[in-house]
Amino acid sequence: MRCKLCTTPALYAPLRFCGKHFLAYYEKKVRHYFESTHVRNTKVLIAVSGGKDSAALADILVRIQAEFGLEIGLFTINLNIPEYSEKGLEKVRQVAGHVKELAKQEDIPFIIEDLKNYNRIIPDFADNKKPCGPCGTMKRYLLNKAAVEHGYDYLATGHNLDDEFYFAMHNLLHGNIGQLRRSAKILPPKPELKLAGRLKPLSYLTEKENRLYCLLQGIPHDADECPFSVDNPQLAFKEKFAHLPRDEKRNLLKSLRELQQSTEKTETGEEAGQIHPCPHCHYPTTSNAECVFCKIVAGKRKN
Ligand code: Q46
Ligand code: ZN
Ligand code: ZN
Repeated sequence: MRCKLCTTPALYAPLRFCGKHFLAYYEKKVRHYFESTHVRNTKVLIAVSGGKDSAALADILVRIQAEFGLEIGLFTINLNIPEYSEKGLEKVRQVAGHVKELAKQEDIPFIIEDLKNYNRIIPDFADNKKPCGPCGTMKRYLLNKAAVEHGYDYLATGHNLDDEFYFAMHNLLHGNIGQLRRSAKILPPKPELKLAGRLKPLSYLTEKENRLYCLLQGIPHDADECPFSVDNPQLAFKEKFAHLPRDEKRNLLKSLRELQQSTEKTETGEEAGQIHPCPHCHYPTTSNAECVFCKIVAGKRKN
């Protein structure tokens, strides 16, 4: 099979592209994200885990940063999961090295947060149940906190089309309308609430496409899964829908986002009323009392 744009053999069958045209397609998608969201001349903190998605994100944002006036920094969290976190951190350091070399810029900030600073590490939550609940809460909280404290307007994550498709379907099937709203491709910063904006520049690119991008660009990344991800319902779901064409996944997401935009006014009003500062740490929460992060750190919530 030949590439649909030249005579070179295609190496990515779903879109029939050779390596060169796949890279051009990938970059075009990410550039389109910034053009359509009008995000320019701003500070963006990139959440990097060492995995393929965030490694690809860091690389592509460096390549387009001058064009869109982005000032980028890298951020990671040491979850202290034996072996997995050490290997992951090593990969994140390699990604940071790759990014600095690519940007020809040694002074790109690289921030590492450690859960030990909060006296709670992920294996503490692994007694009976899976620690993914508190892990997700702590990661979301610390990502936002790092962006706010270090003066970044936005936080960019490597969520891909398969992640977004899973979240959309999961929330539709469970009637989680509030969560569905957060699937917007961009959430603006709300500094008065200590809430950094959210960017998901890879949300129309699949897992496979991010992996291929890393391989073609020689970006270091970790292929290992967290040991707690075994039996993860998200992985089982993704496998179940692996056969679904990428364009159908994309169409579902696009339709939802269009619906969301048409009701944006009402939602923003409702959402703003629901969020208030935690009385303890002053970061935003939808809870009436202290936020879930503060409860976890105080040992009031284990799982
Ligand atoms: S939530 Fe769960 Fe992940 Fe945290 S404990 Fe591991 S699998 S790392 S994306
Ligand atoms: Zn080609
Ligand atoms: Zn709090």
